Amino acid sequence: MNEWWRSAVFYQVYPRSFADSDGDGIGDLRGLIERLDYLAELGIDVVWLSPVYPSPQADNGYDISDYQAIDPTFGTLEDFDELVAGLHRRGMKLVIDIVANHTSDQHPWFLESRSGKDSPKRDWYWWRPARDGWVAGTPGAEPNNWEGFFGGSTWTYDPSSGEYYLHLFAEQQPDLNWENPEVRQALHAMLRWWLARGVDGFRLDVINLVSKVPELPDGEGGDGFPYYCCGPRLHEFMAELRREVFDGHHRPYVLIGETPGISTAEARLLTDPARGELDMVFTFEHVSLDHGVGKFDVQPLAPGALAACLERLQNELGDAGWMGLYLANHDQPRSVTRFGDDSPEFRDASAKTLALLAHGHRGSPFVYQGEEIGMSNFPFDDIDAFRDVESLNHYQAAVASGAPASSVLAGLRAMSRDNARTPMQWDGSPHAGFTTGTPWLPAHPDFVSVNADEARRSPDSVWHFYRRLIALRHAEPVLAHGSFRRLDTHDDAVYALERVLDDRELVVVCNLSGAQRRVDLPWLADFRVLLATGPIPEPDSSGVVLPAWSGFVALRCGGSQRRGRHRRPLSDRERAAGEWIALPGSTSHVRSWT
Ligand code: ISL
Repeated sequence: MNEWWRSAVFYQVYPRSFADSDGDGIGDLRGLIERLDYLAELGIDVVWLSPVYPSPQADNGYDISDYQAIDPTFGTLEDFDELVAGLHRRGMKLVIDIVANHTSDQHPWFLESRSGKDSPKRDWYWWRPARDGWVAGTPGAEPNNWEGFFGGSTWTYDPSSGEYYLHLFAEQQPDLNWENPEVRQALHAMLRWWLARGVDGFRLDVINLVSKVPELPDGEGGDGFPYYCCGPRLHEFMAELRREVFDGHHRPYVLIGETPGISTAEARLLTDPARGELDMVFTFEHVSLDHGVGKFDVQPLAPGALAACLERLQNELGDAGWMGLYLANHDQPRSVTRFGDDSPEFRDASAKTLALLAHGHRGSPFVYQGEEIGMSNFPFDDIDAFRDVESLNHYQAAVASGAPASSVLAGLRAMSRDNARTPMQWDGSPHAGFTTGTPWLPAHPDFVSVNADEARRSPDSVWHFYRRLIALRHAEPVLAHGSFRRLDTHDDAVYALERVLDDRELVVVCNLSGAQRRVDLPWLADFRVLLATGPIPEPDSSGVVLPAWSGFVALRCGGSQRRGRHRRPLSDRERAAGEWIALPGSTSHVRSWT
């Protein structure tokens, strides 16, 4: 099996916010096409493109009304073909985002399904009568007590048929009924159509929710999760999908599952190559650590909590499982604000250290647009500034139930998905160079100094660190394929891990705090630093001093590379900048070393 994606670095493009070519304030495919050289320069292997299909945009395209076309807001199918060709020409691949758990309520399948109980597509969705003994359409009469991801009941009443339809997300996102084989066949045919158009794989949205316990029983306290997360037929559906879509298909592809709330045991089953289901999954535990009663009840992260969580995920996935490594995406706040420190003093240092943390693990790293220049959360101060359906629903419900508006706003400021969706900061021109019109969300005011142009000009920027980190993954197979083990540092703030492949032994050490730490790691004397977030650390025989928010990757020296023998002295520039040190024998693999 060609498992190219194991050493690939992915980059997520949220097209609404990436680059606008026509001045309507919304990003589009031509905008993306114009920026492909930027991605190639960074060393990206694969672009994951969030949905660009026709959609009423109730959930920014995650409500699809036609799976096999492009929304005019984003462009045309010809633009799409040009995107695929442009990526392939530069040696990159394209993964598209497929939302197959639900459609838009404007999808012809749903319009047909809701046309009446006799519709041939009635059973393509989950229709149910009111709860026994209740009058349909009255409060409490919903078929079960499940609460949706975006608040409120998961059921919407349809007066014309007197029945309810199920939607785990917004009411404009009715859930498809995967129990019906016609639904699955239609989805498989659609995926084959995109493969024929040249895409290299799929990111399957909330794919662990597609199999439900068909009786749809009440959940404890309204929590339906046990009945729709990794339901009874999930593995069967995934193996079937892989067979039906990819059997006989010869170009290498990748199949990625977005799997919120999944256990590591399930993640491992889904991605064990021997089972022929998915290639990798996104797990969610590390992005739930700061949730209190719901995600907007933000709790401070205990020192060491993030590292402990990542360690457990890696150990539990073991050799069989494979994960997408990420700290942010279009649903999460900006990682430098959430896990690092976005103050001027530590923004760059913490953004680099977090990059090292994510990319140092076993799995395929994902960079979320703007993360590579250290973009941070937006200073939201008014509910009218938000656009996201989840944020708006939450505000309305929380304030209606008596919560003070200011504290609800504080939760949104920290956690709203809109933090990830402000325009990509390209340069210092108006609206950060994202659009010549009025952007659908304003650019972060810091764009004057935090932008891609500036970052590319400055050799010590977060951007150049990402570029070197990505080059390192391409050059060192141990970073992609090596085993994982956490190393003891006796300090919660300092996370160290070891990766081993055959005779290559690599360590990643990160100080995840705003204070300098000295750690006792005598064995470091046998290692040689390949890449550091700042000045190259100089371990002595008892350990090393790590400045606040800093880290490095080092390789165990063998033979002539052993420290103190033929070690090449560092140049002043390397010492100051944390420059990559080319290793004898490995330079030929360095793709984007300049
Ligand atoms: O952001 C979340 C809610 O707080 C996540 O739980 C999110 O809803 C979940 O990860 C599923 O996300 C995916 O499906 C949603 C869509 O809104 C997200 O943008 C998408 O990534 C429904 O299609």
